Amino acid sequence: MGLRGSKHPEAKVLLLGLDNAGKSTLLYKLKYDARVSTVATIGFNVEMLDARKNRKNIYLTMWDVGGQGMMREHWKSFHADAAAVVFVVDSSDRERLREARRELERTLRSEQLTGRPLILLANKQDVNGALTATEIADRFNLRKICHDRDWFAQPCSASTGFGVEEAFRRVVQTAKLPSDSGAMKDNIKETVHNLKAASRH
Ligand code: G3D
Ligand code: MG
Repeated sequence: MGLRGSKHPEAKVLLLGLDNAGKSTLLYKLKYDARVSTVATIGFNVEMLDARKNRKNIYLTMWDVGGQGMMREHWKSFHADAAAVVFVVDSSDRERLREARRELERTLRSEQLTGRPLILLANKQDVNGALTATEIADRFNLRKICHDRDWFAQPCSASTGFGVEEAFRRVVQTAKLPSDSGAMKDNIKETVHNLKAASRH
């Protein structure tokens, strides 16, 4: 049984990336099609989005975990049962590209994420001089580091909405759903519980 007692399957999607990449802006663009002013995420935001996959209604729970240094320690608490990883990159911030690549590599090494699809979002395409999605995929060597999983690099702008629908479609398409909703043991409460436990250490 899914969240809210629904019988629709739920798929947990992780929205990861460095701080300032645009994760929260993207999440609220998807949820409300609105431009909201974000403040640095301390902790996490979670939103449920309705989608259709294989002619079924599904819920995606999108987890936007704070990207700041301290919170990154806790990313692994969120990895269990993820159906897909969305990694958001600020395509206009060349200085932090290596840092972003390192974080992505670290994320993909997580055992719990083995074989989970990666959607890389080359965000902030509205900024002059932003690297293209292909350039970022090349610099991150995605073909190699994602040889054992499905991946896709999508250009977008969370501010203007460019590419955002397409990105969402890609996520729904590639997300690995649990075979039935009962298998989806994880839910928001359990994840929050794990996170709290992790942050006490
Ligand atoms: P985060 O959740 O990944 O940390 P935020 O990032 O969503 O909080 O966004 C960080 C800053 O980048 C915000 O600016 C936000 O408006 C901006 N931003 C997000 N997406 C885009 C985009 O596609 N294009 C542009 N130009 N800016 C974007 P502020 O100034 O509020 O800090
Ligand atoms: Mg945020």
